[in-house]
Amino acid sequence: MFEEIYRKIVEYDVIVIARHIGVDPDALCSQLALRDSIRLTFPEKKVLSIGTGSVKFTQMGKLDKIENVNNALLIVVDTPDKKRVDSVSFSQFSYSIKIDHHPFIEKFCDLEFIKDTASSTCEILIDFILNSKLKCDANIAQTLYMGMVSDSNRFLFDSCTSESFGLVSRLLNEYSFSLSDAYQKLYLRPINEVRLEGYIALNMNVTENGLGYIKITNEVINEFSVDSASAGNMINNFNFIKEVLVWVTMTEDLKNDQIRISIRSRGPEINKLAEAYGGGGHKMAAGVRVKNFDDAMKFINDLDKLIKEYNEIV
Ligand SMILES: [Mn+2]
Repeated sequence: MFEEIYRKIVEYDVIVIARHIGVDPDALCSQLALRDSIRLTFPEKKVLSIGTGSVKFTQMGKLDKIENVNNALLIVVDTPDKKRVDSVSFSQFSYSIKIDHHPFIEKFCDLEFIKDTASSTCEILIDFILNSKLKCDANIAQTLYMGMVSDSNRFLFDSCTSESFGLVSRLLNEYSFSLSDAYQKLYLRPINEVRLEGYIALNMNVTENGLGYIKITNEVINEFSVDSASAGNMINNFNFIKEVLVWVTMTEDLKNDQIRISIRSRGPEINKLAEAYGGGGHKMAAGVRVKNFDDAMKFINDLDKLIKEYNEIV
């Protein structure tokens, strides 16, 4: 199917690359690396990567402004369902392609490449770019590597396979980029965030079933001078706690009048419950948005029951 995707890229002069709302490094790096690779290969084509950015990720590269386009190709990366595609009106496009590693939810593009065993969308793109006529350079290679490192949580997840490491090996071999520079771009953070992390560690509730959860209210967000997106992203720092099998942050997002729930697990699969609440994600890493903390606590109670059932079986 890579060949088919490549042919479509060749065919169109204008290409727009989009991804999911609530930008994260894999989604962002996917769209930036694919754009830069197409631009490098076909300098005459107009290629735009669009969507709402975040100041947190500006060091990874710059997004483009949304423009009205005609007879253009749309490529959606890292997004399993149509409602979560950021800033795209589908009717503008003549043809659409999806490239994703999330479990399948719905078909919304003409051509869909889904590999849910891949660690990240960037991993799929490394495979695609290295095995097609698309060009790459050290910068593009570093961007792809950053997305992969981020979505696999530094290769901690079982989603990393020998294939993943094989692709990284080829990428490093063919395009020497700086690893330490990549990690700085990904992990350098202000002291405020570290202090908030301390607050979460001190105040996390832990149930007897092994559910750790915390409300991060707007008051707390202001107290630590962080934004609600970076508060929500703290979730990945709380793995490997003996008493905590599943852990959740519930972050108040006043701007969008909602509570962003992030869930991680190293036991039961949690994405089905997330879907039942209108969210989604991977088996061990998912998210939900609800209206208020009351609804968030309903989710917490259901999740705690799910963990209890899991503990009874295991
Ligand atoms: Mn991803």
